Amino acid sequence: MYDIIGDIHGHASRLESLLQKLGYDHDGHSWRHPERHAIFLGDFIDRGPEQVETYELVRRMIERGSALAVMGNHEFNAVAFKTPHPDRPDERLRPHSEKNRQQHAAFLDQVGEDSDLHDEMIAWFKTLPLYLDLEALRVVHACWHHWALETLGPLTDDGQRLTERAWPEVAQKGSEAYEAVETVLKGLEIPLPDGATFLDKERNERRHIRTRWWDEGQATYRSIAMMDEQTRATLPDEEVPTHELPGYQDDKPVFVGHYWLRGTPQPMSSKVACVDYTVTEPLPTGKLTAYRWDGLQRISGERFVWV
Ligand SMILES: [Mn+2]
Repeated sequence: MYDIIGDIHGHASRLESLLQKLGYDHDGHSWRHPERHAIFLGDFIDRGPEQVETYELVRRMIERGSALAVMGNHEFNAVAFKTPHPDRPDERLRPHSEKNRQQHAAFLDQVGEDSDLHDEMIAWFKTLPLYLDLEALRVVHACWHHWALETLGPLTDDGQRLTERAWPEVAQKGSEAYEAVETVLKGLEIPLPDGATFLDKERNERRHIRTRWWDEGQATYRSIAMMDEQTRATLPDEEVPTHELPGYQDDKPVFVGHYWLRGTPQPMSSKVACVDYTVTEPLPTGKLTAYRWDGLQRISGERFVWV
């Protein structure tokens, strides 16, 4: 059985509290549970104060066979930020713009930019699979999307890891591979109809909305947008063409992180659970959250645990 654990963002002490609460023990080297395994949803780094400690804790559990993990968008960005562009050696796959550097500053500060530790962490991030399709459950950082996963098929190895050669292509804005990785690691975005727009928190005009991709039938732009209630109310209450939304009808439940949810953890649908409840804020707003999977296909609100 598995305990699926949401985005940690450098909050190692809080992760230790959660593992304790879930019945894991530290044996002097790493955390383990006599009967259960942890699955980490990615986003181990950026923002928080103990990013190296988080990396070490998670890596040790995986190497001991106590845990599995998938890649988050923050690990993806960290690799692209460090990797030289194959055709333009002075540039990196993710440009070193002020904005990109700012988003990654706490990490670079704690790890030491271009240190041996930095190299070691980047090499390890590359070993993380983009998703896990286990016998009875699925795990992905943001969105289970058949088109995106198929598109990534030729770019990944048997362990669903991006191959060394795939990195320049998946980091290339506008390529299908880039769109596919964005969907899997950041969620599904769709265009609003007829040139409709909305203003985001920074007052930027936006033409695409991030969706509740698991919703089915009778979905309108207003009902499937993931954003605050006030902004959502400004969107067209018009039905979304069914080809725009994948929905999720498969038997296996899917676990995701990524969405910075607030409030009491609860299922997204009977088949989809999000366990990211904004660890970067203290309780009661922010929670490091896990789902104690019991082997059932149906997600239950009673299986969430948080600290
Ligand atoms: Mn994320």
